[in-house]
Amino acid sequence: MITNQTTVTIPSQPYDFACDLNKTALVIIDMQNDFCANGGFGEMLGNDITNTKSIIPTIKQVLDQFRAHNLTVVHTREGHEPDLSDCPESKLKRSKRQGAGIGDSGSMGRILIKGEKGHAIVEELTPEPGEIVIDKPGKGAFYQTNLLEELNARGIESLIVTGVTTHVCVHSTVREANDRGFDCLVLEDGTAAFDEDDQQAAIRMFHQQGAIFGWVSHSAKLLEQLK
Ligand code: TIU
Repeated sequence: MITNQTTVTIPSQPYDFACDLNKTALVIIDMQNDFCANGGFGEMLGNDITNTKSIIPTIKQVLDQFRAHNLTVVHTREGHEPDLSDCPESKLKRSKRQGAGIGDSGSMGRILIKGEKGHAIVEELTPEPGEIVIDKPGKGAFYQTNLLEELNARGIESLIVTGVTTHVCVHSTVREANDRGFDCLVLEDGTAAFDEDDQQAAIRMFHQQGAIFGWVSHSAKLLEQLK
């Protein structure tokens, strides 16, 4: 029972991860239509979205448990203002070169623009009232956001990290969190890259050198402790 026993130990790589669930947040990174739905930014960039879409049910299972125990949940969304004032010229230029410019019109509205369908979190993982939603212009969730303040205000010390893509926004966020003193556990089956090689490399990079950025485990091992 989580109210009596808040410290859990989760078998992980490179060794067991221990955290106090009352000081732990589930972080769900960029599970937006633009990365996980057909016709979104990810697909327009030439990627296969099979992997990013496939982790939705796994994240939902973990999210349901965090909700059931009234634990802290953070959702992030990558995106920009309609006038692109928060989009660096360098990012804009590279996206246009790839054939899917940020702000261009796609089948789900303007690409990566706040308020558009593509920018929205996939329906299955829609944030509920009371959950933290962070809009970020960059890859990392701490850059130009109030995420650190939100976590500090709740006494959060550890993060359980899920979402997409593992080698891009998940990695940037975990690296930023690591530098800010958070212990991060990444769920291998709750994260995805478009390409399996990128997924494997990114996962290994988290836990190598004695958990240089954090720990890696599977949703089942976490759920065993939550149910
Ligand atoms: N959320 C996130 O990872 N943004 C990206 O642009 N990822 C890519 O892999 N392109």
